[in-house]
Amino acid sequence: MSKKISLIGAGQIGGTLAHLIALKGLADDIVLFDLAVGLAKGKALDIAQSSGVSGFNTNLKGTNNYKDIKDSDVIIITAGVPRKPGMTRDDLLGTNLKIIKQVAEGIKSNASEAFVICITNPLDIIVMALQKYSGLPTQKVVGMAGILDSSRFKYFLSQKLGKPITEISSLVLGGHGDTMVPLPNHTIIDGKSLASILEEKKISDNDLKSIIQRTRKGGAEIVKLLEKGSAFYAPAASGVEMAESYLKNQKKTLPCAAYLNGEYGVKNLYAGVPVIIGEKGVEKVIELKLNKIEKDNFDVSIKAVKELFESAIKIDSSLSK
Ligand code: TXD
Repeated sequence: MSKKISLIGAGQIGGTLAHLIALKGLADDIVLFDLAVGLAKGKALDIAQSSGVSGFNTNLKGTNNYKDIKDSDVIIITAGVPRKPGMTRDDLLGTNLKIIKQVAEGIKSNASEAFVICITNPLDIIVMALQKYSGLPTQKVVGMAGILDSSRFKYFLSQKLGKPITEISSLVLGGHGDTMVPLPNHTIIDGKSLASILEEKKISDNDLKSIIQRTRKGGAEIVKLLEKGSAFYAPAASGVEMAESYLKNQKKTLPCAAYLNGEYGVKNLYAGVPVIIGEKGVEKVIELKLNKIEKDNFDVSIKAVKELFESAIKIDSSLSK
């Protein structure tokens, strides 16, 4: 059964997504959609022309016509504007909310059966608005952020401890913003809990605090260095992991912005939690046992997401329904 992935947004992340998906042979057909149709067509052609070197047989098409996303199995959305130095993710709300409404219409009319992964910032709000505007089932609409944030946290730990990142497992929960919640008590390094490594003084409490802070500011650090645009390699790799778990029914447990209907004491809101992604989409929300500090930090993060969603409702009151 041939697989089709459509990428709405052919910018930095969209182009990287297309290349990674082609290299992994994850789809038979990739559609790059962008208002800047030349960008979409140019990147599709350029990646297609690399197939003779990299040996993939994926069909790539660039377009600005939503009819071309028909029958997509997966849609990954990066349409929107990225941050400039000094901007917060929240500063993108007004512009990207308007864009996601257009994108939602395009998906609703042409590919309402797809599994939709949203990457556009401010992520938790945009993915919730996308689900409301599109009317797709909450199980089939999910946001990418936690995998990226967890990978940044693991990377900083691996650099500090001199351990391979592949030997580190961890999770970051909550909103994709400055209140995100890395979970030291759910972090295993080389088979040892982070708590025991702290006891062995291989890393100090202050080191850990700095790593958590650097994780929260991970996006801004790259925006400052790039001066134009924001991170795109790690975000794209994170989106591909979600798409692969769906297409191959891998049922991986991944930290994603998912719809909560009472889990973690939260109702009718998208936020970063561990979920199982399989052929049905978000198949289950995993409720971790959080200690008091983790739960308090998670609640602070949820409050920040709720407050930003209130700002979204002020822009478009239809989102309050
Ligand atoms: O972890 C995460 N979720 C974040 C998300 C990690 C990094 C970046 N994050 C956000 O992804 C970022 O703040 C932006 O909101 C999106 C996309 O970032 P990218 O770096 O790919 O931005 P680009 O290169 O500007 O690409 C955006 C493309 C660009 O080519 C526009 O022409 C296109 O979006 N665009 C549209 N396409 C379709 N339809 C509409 N309306 C539209 N408007 C802009």
